[in-house]
Parts: sequence; structure tokens; C-alpha cells
Amino acid sequence: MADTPKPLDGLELDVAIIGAGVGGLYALYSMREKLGLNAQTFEMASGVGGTWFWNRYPGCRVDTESTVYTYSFDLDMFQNWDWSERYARQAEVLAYLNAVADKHGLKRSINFNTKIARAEWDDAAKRWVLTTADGQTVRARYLIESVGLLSSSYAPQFPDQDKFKGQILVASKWPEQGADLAGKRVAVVGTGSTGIQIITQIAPTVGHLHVLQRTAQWVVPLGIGPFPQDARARIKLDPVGYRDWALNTGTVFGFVESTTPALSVSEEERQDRFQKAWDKGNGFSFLLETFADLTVSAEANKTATDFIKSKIDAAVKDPKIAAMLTPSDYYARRPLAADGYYETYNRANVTLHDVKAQPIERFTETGLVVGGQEIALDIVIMATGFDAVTGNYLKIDTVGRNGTKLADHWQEGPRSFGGLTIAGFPNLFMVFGPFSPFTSQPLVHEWQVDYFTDLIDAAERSGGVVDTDPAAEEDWVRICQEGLAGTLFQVTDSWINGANIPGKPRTSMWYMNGMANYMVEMNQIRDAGYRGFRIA
Ligand code: N01
Repeated sequence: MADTPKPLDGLELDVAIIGAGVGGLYALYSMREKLGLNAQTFEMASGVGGTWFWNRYPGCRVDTESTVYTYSFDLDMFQNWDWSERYARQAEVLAYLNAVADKHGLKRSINFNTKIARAEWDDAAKRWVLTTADGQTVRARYLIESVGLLSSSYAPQFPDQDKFKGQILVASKWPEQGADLAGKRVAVVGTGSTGIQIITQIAPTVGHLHVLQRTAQWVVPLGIGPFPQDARARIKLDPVGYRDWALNTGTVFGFVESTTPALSVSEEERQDRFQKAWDKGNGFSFLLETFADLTVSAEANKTATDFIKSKIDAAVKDPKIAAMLTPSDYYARRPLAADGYYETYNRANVTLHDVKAQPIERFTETGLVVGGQEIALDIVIMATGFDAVTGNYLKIDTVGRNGTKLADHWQEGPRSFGGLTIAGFPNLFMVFGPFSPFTSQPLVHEWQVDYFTDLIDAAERSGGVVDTDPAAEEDWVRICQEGLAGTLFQVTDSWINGANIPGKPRTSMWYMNGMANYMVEMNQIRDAGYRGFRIA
């Protein structure tokens, strides 16, 4: 009997898109509705949403204002989507992305539960040949990868992990049906953005919470509250103007970055600015709206950390715990924000462990051994981060022209042109690929997708193949490396520079000159006939 044909096998497309998160959904819309191409999306999850599909852990919400954590292409939805809070919760973001996908009929072009394992460029046929994890083959003229900046989960394995009889939960792969933490003995490993959201959320309801902190973090309040009515009125009145205003800033967080050096003002004014930012909430705002040089000058940075330290000392009753919670490095990781974070450590049911001084040794059947002492636990939550920026690209075995593997091309660290394309990998477009601007994402995703939609449109009219000049890629990487070199982000270990993953090359992965400058540079490239791209 002949084999039943597999449903995808042999599919021929104009455009294959990997990922149905914020960027992937808009890429699908643009390819299908704007360019009229035959496009389909391949998505590992069973639904849309990308990071918002997987990250269902307690306390998960955006820490970018909902005003800019949105699409703008559907002006009606941009003006009228009724965000309930200033910082939307995960469920609300996921509902919004589903509503966008439903309104525009996107789901009919998405293959869910489908993992792309391999992508190889066939130079003779001018096609990408994609292979799914279950061995089916799809061919497409263009390949768009919107695979997520922070979506390749990282969870270290500790010795004897398999012996633990309790539950181990990875925050970024949280069970869809939820997890019952009430009254339980819970450990949280990790105190990044994920960890601090979980810690502040679950502390009041768990039996006992053990926070296993390796590196203390500078945390400011987030300022949770209702959606700001003044911003809503502005967006309703002039949505395009609001969007363009937001894009024409450095980080697209809904504020304009300061141009004032911290030490150029009096001590009184400096304290006043920090206090106002503290009262308003938001990590990016505290770091960038207060002063211009906190990320580049150690002296300026110290004025901010002295301020936050004074807040830690005031909030935390036990001076020993306050000292454990005070970082020793710069305020130059991805800025964190959570309401009441430090106060959580005053609770009788919360214990802070310094696992740098007293490392996590191993699991037992009933808990974890930390610094020689067993902590009895029902649940261990790994909030240990992501193989950021490059992780998901490299999980796909990608082969470009002349058999060049992406893993080899990126061996010393990633390379790209404009965060969008890679030399020798024709017709491959990335949404928020390495060396994209260091910004909040949805509006920037839209901008990048619009940019390469125009580029694909140009290619369609002149041969249909876009490659990247290796010299242009080299220049872009150099500009980006110079941009990071001047900042304290480079000398402070975090996922921003790859230092969080053992063995990962430590490198720049960002365009650090801000979105406004990025748009100018990319528009100049377009206006010079897409200089640096090779359309053939
Ligand atoms: O990951 P992280 P994240 N033993 O890498 C610790 C976005 N995001 O998931 O600092 C013990 O920041 C590690 O310790 P150390 C946002 O952009 C946004 O929290 O390496 N600990 C660190 O404390 C964010 O920046 C939101 O010493 C170990 C933690 O795990 C990015 O995602 C919410 C360990 C990892 O922190 C990543 O945040 C959530 C080990 N072996 C995420 N290994 C919003 O608010 C790692 N750690 C929108």
C-alpha cells in the first residue's frame, strides 16, 4: 500500500515564516495582504503569541507601557483596544494577539505544532528547502524568521535532578493548565525580570518561599495601575503621530530619553529626578529618562545605584538581608522593575539564599542542598533565563550559499546587516535579528517588517533574490560593536552580551545608537538603492 502523503510534504510557497509571535504575525499579514504572496507560517506552539504563549508564570506582564506594546498597522485596533492596565498582564497580551490574528484571518495560514528543524538554500532553484522535525519538506522563495529574542529557554541541570520527587517548573515553559503553589514550599532559582515578577506575585500565597539568588539586582518600582487616560486620548486623536513620536526615541518605551548628564545638575536636583522616576515607576525610564549618561559613565551610574541602595536600606528591615540584596556591579543589565520587590524580603515566609557564596549543590528526593544544608521543597521554579538573541536561530540547522552553515558563520558571535539579513543567506529575513536596535519590540518589529516588505517588493520586480554584501555586514557589525564598547552594558555580565550562557561567545549583539538613528541609517540605505543589499 502506498504511503499516505504527509500534509505539508512538497508544499511550495512564496514565503515561509517561522514563528507566530508579535513579529511573525505581522510578517504573515504583510506578505499575504500587502504583497499578495502565498505565505504560510510554521509555529512550534499550539497557538499564536510566541513569548506570550509560553510565559504564563504567575506575575507575568509587560514592563513596557501598554501604550507602546502594541501594533499600529490596524489603526482601529490601535486606537480602540481597551488595555485595562498601564502594564498589561500576560493573559491580556495573549488575548490581544489572538484578537489581531482572528480579525485578519491569520490562523488559517499558520501550521501550529510544527517545528522547523532545518533550512537549506538551494541556489539552483533559488528556494529555501525547509524540513520539519517530523521529516516533511516545504520549499519557499523567501524565508522570514521571527523566532524570538528571548524565547530559547535556558534551565541548568543540577546533579541528581531526576531524583527530586517534587515538581520542577521552568518559568518560560509554564504549564498551560497552571500550577498550584498555594501553601507549598517553593524555591525560585534566578532573580532576573522573570524571577522578580514571580517572587513578588507568589510570596503572599505560598507556604514558604526560598529565593536562590546568585547575583543581586537593582530593581525599581514598576508603577502598576490603570491604563493612562492622557495617552489613550493622544492615541485616539492621532495614532500615526503617536506611533511616529514613540519610534523617534532611543528605546521606544514611550518616553523621550534625557540629554542631561547626571553630574551636570545639583545634588538636590539629581535626587529630585530620581525620586520622581521612582514614584512614576519603570526600569527603562529610571535608567534613561532621568539622565543621559547612566549607561556610559561609571560616576553617573553610581549616583543612580546610591539612590536605589538608599531605597533598599529603607525598605528591608534586616540589614544583613538588605546587604545581600545590594548588587556590587553597575546598574547596566536589562533594567528591572517590580512593585514591592525589596519589601517582599520582610515577610516571615520568605528566605533569601546567596547561592554564589553557598552554591546549589544537588537535588535530593525532597529538596535542594545549598551550601551543605538541605532545603525541603515541594516545587522548584527555574527562572534562569534564555539563550538570548541567537539561541533560536542556531537551533535551526541553517545552510546558506555554498554549503555555509549559519553556526559556522556565527562561530565567533552573530553577524547581520541591519539586524535583518545575513551575507551568504539569500532571501532570509530576520525580525529583530542580532544587531537590531536595543528597544522595546512590537512597534520596532512592525518597522522592520515594513522595511523588508518593501525590499521583497523591490526584489519581486527585479529577479527575486536578495543577498547581503559581506562588506556591508562587516561594517554594520563594526558600528554595533563600537556602540556597545562605550557602554557599561559591555562590562556587566548579562544576556545582553551573551555572558549568561556557559560557553557562549561574549560579544555585542545590538545596535546601541537608538531607534531614531537606526531608522535614519536604514532609510539612507534604502534611498541609496538598498546599498549593501544585492538584489539579483
Ligand atoms: O532571565 P535573566 P529572565 N544558578 O537572564 C540566574 C525579558 N523578560 O528570564 O545573574 C543560579 O535576566 C541568573 O543569575 P546571574 C527581559 O528582557 C521581560 O529573568 O547570572 N542562578 C539570573 O538571576 C529580561 O531581561 C519580562 O548570576 C542562575 C537569572 O537566573 C529577559 O527576558 C519578564 C543560574 C536569569 O535572569 C530575561 O529575563 C520576563 C544557576 N546555574 C522576562 N543560571 C517583562 O517584564 C542562571 N541563574 C516584560
